[in-house]
Amino acid sequence: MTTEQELKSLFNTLDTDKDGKVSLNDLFLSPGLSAIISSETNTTSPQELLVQYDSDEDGSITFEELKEAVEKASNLN
Ligand SMILES: [Ca+2]
Ligand SMILES: [Ca+2]
Repeated sequence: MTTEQELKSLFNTLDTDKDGKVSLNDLFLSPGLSAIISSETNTTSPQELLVQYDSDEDGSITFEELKEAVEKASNLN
């Protein structure tokens, strides 16, 4: 189980340029970290992560989108 606080810290770590959203660029800047999020959300690549969890399709993942994605993944497990 992932708490909201853990998610926030994961999100902040992933958001390498600190603009408040995780873009493909952030994920490529931190390949090790994208591996962590991949294991949390059952995706295999940054591109797949973005496609699957960018629910409003603006090209970046907000904290709300990440939270929703992880909650969905947790419900499936
Ligand atoms: Ca960012
Ligand atoms: Ca988005």
